[in-house]
Amino acid sequence: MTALDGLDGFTIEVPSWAYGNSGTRFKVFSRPGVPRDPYEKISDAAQVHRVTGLAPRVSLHIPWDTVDDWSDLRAHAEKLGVRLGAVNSNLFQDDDYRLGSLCHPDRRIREKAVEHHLHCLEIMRETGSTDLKIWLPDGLNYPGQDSLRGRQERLAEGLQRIYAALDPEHRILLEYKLFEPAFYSMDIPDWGTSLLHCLALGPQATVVLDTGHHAPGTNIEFIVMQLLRQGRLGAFDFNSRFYADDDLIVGAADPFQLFRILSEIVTAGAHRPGSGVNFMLDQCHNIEDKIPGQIRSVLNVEQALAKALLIDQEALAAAQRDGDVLAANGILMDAYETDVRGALADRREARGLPRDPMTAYAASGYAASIATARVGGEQAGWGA
Ligand code: AFD
Ligand code: MN
Repeated sequence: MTALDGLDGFTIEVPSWAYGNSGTRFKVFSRPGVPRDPYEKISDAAQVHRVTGLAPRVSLHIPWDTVDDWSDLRAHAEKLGVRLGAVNSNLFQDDDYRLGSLCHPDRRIREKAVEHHLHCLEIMRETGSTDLKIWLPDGLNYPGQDSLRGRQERLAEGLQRIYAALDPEHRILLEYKLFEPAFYSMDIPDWGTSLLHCLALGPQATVVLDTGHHAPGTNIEFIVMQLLRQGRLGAFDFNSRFYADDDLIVGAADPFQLFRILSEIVTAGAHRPGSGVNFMLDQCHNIEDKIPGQIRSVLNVEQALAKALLIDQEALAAAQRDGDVLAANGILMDAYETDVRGALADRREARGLPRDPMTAYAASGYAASIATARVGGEQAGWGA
């Protein structure tokens, strides 16, 4: 038994939307070979799992990933060695939602938002998905625009309607975000608000922690610890940020923070299969190639977890008990400073995987093949 055996069974879920074109309000760059439909998105996602062995699930986004025959899409994924994961609802791209969706002052619009989630649950029954991810883009741009409290009451009512429709195996993953698209007050701006609504709903409601959704300098590992204590950390949306909600490759901005987050996960044993925590990515590769961007992200999470598994927990607990500040910090830093890349490459090779997934993907010729094959049609994008 070695520390890295803790990686056994650890899996990461990749988002279908990471393979489409994305950008900012200034420009969405198109790239050759970008998927034109959910089938091609899943084919791209399957390349990440093929070279890493870590990413067997693909999150869907509705309506972007809607197909006529869900069992056919499910079979397509499974033929490629992956399966359909969480279903993401979309409350941010319909003109009716200009003033909000589940929090909207008009009951007719709130009803439309509830119905959208009931539709997502129907899809989940066909895809075999168990997680319904709700990111609420609702909020206010100006003080006085609407009642902060009234919106919470409306939200609670709508969430209750959705929760009541869950099957026993379903979960709601309720995501928070500090700002954007609303700029004065989001209706679920922080982990506390998401947790309060989850606690009010019941045990099948849990919090999604998107690592890009906090104020600069937030101690995210503290939130991880707190949600784990409550048994309400349902999932991560891993990405990284320098300033806003940048959706960059996770670990790119602050690998030490990613290590500290995964250290709390390891301390609670939440990295193990069956922990109830879904380790998902939520990224938009605006300027970099998308499949390699996802491979890099998956490898960054694996590397941070490997380092967290190296922490000498017994020595750390003893140093903490003794109040030996420098020894305790040193034990944590020893793990973080360990170069685990060779050990991870050995582990991949022992499992029949390429030692260097990035090089293996580049050498596969897949990028050139899709650039040649995918001519015509309409490329998928952030919003298409
Ligand atoms: C955007 C939101 C949020 C959500 C994702 C998928 O900021 O992170 O999880 O879209 O809907 O990135
Ligand atoms: Mn997210």
